[in-house]
Amino acid sequence: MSQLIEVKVPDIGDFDQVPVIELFVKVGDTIKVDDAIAMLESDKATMDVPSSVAGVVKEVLVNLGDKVAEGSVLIRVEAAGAAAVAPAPAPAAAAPAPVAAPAPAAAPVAAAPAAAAGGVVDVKVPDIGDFDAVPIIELFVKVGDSIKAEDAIATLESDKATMDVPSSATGVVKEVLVKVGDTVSEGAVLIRVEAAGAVAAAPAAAPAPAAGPNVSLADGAPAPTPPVLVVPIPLPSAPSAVKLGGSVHASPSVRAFARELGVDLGQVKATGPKNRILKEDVTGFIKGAMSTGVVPGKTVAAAAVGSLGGGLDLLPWPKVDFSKFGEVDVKPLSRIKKISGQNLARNWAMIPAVTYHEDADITDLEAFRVLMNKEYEKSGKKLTMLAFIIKASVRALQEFPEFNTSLDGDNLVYKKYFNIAFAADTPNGLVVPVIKNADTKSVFEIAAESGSLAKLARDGKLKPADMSGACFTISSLGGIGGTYFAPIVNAPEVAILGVNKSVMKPVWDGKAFVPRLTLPMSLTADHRVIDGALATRFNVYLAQLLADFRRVML
Ligand code: CAO
Repeated sequence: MSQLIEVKVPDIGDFDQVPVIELFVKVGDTIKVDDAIAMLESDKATMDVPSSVAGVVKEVLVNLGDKVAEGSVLIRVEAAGAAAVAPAPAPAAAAPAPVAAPAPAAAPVAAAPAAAAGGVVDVKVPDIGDFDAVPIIELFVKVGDSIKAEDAIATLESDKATMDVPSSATGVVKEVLVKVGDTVSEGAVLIRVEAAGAVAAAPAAAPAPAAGPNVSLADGAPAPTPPVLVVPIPLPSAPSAVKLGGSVHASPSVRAFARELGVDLGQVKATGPKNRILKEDVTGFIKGAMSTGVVPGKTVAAAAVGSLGGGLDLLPWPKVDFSKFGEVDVKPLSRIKKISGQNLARNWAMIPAVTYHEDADITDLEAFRVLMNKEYEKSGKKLTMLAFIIKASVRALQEFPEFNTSLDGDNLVYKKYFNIAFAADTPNGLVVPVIKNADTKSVFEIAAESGSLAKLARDGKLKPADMSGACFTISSLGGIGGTYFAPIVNAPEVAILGVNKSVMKPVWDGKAFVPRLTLPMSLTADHRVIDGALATRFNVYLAQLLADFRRVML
């Protein structure tokens, strides 16, 4: 006689409300004991929930994205008969018998007490429950890397779970004692870190200012490091031959990265060991999809795949031993560069951006600026060309509201405030402070505020709030030179204006060539929102405002 048996989430240790990220069964499927039913993923671990019964799936009670905890019923199975039920038919016992997984330690990392005082610190594999001799499948650090507490060092993978091991220390990696393929257990030393001092145990909840959103030309970046949950992953059931993730092998961090980009990992060609998908594979997939010109918005990857019949078969990033060809010096990228690099890469790959050029005649405006600066010299006030450009941009955004928007799925969010970001070059990399409510400020006020924000930026003292909430970004290389360039849109904004150094150019006035001070402008816009005609109208209008600034008041 058949019976319906509930398959529940087993004891998953300290995890609670963990999202279901993959479902491997549907109503009507015939499953066996230990077949993977669903995959759950927390910030730091991915785990399969295997079935405790054999039979036919009669009901699926969860959807992708649902959050579940121990005891949540996932499916109901019509068992083929008492013999198929393992280990016991009673619903309470139907959940996979959890192995004796000790309650995970609250402190996820093997804290190194010496870290706070500096010195070399061993970073070890923390308590990983009942796991023993777990293979390292990815290593994220190498000697010389600067890392911070909670950065992922390595990914370990057992039959049933993949887990990232975070660092317990902040500092520079001095030794890497393991390699991919090694098997490790609790207490194994992975790396030695020369700790940077008391910062070693800094909680992720208090990121350095530069780590906040808008740190780079990529607004809306996710928080750099989510708070570590708990690393130890109890086995949901006794080990079995069920493959993690059904068909896709990837670490939690790679899965999170792919989700952020909307990439279906099932379409990505894996180049890692054991057919594992690496971060580079995801980036290569996106890049490949974009290079075909297939740009279907938020489902970019999936649609590209649909039209191509599969992910592009791009080569992995070349690994070259440069020292074979001559002397080299290896320096870690700055923190800002690492964060901004990822965001820039995403924006460059995902936004179908087009750059439109225009020249603005700023002869009169520059003469006015010089005159005003002389007049106000004693007051200490100074007008900059950047401040005029910001003010004129606000007026142009008011005239062309599509430029003051952000895409949110299939919706366009029109903003009624005018916060203008500007790129600031600093010794550690590019940051993007924001002048809030620039529409309510005078050109003098904007000049003063951009000056003080630029100073804070150079001193590394910008706070996350100083870099968030932008509507439109201006990147001024006017103090340096150049003619034109193609700035990258600072997502989720839809356009960015680049300006270079103004130069005197001969301009035909109908009778003769006259010298005019000309500002080269480069506007990059997201073509999903802004067509070429609109972008050009915006540019022409902005150039008119700068040519005759009285128009700003109209
Ligand atoms: N044409 C001609 N001269 C210009 C100019 C322009 N478009 N813009 C500025 N200048 C002049 C200024 O007038 C100033 O000269 P004075 O001191 O005689 O007035 C001089 O160049 C230096 O200006 P500045 O660039 O230091 O100051 P700013 O207010 O124009 O810009 C800031 C401030 C923060 C935008 C700038 O310092 C900066 O960091 N720019 C780089 C941005 C960047 O890297 N963008 C690239 C991003 S994409 O990789």
